[in-house]
Amino acid sequence: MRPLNGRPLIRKSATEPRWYEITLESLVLSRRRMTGMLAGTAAAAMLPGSAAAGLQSDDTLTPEGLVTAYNNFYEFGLDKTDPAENAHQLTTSPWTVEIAGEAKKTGTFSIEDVLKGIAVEERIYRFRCVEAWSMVVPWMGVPLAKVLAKFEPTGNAKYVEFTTLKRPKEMPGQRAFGAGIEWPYVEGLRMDEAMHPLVIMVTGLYGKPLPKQNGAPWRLMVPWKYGFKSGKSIVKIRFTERQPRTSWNVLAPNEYGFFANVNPAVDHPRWSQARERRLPSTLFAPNWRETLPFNGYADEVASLYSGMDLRRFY
Ligand SMILES: Nc1nc2c(c(=O)[nH]1)N[C@H]1C(S)=C(S)[C@@H](COP(=O)(O)O)O[C@H]1N2
Ligand SMILES: [Mo]
Repeated sequence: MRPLNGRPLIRKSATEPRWYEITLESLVLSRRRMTGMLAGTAAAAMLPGSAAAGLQSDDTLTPEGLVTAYNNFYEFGLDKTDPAENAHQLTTSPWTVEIAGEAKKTGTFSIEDVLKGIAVEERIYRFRCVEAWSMVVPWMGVPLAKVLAKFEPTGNAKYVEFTTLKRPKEMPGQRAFGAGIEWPYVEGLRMDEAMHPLVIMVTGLYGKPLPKQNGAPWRLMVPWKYGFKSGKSIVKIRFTERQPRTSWNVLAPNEYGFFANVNPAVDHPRWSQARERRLPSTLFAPNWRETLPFNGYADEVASLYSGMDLRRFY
């Protein structure tokens, strides 16, 4: 078990501790290690991996009530409280997923069929919005790589495109004027990014089915990228040879790149990305933190971008 360094937190059997037990235990252990109490002892060898990678010793879980009340989901409105207020209008069952493009198996499948046979895992990831707030959330989901492999992508599949539901009748934000986004919301990853083991399709959080405001019945989760890459309520996955157009990049290409890797050294044109407000964050206790390269997952993913100028490819 190495839950606090950005590696997957997986409960392998019922006898293993649940995530909250692991978290508390590991927080205590890594804190002790940071203060040198266990340095050089045999016990140090048994500690979770480097406390510097992924989650940090002072990371704590963002309360469930905040994770489900402070959201970006423009299909339901522009305010942070709109999704929680409006998402109940969304019908998430039945839910079909269209698989298209460069793969041997394409067509329309029920989400149950898409997920069948893939074990759901619990993982604690930090998650950072481009608006400079962040959270630590116990997500539940399936590795995207396992989902994609089912459809046998061909050698021409260089990118994966993810499309959100477009259903204005149930999504008031799609009827309103204001976001500027072209519906449906589209995001994409390079194939090697999509196949990285840190990437999951989320189906739950805090041990419960995924709330609609967080992207039910399933949503993407790419922990080293800004939040907008992690599209919600996905209805279509398309394998492509060319880099897909993505909603935010089309809307403001100088502000939102295709890669969108969390990078404290590259400011957004209108604000700094060097720091983030870790939720809960209030006016009097804003809880500012330094933002880490790749959101703290550099050890795991930096090699995907070797040789790339990350200032140009933001
Ligand atoms: N379909 C869709 N997916 C989306 C968005 C959206 O507006 N529509 N917002 C993105 C942004 S900007 C963020 S920060 C995260 C927020 O996820 P959360 O509400 O679960 O924290 O969802 C992302 N996925
Ligand atoms: Mo975001």
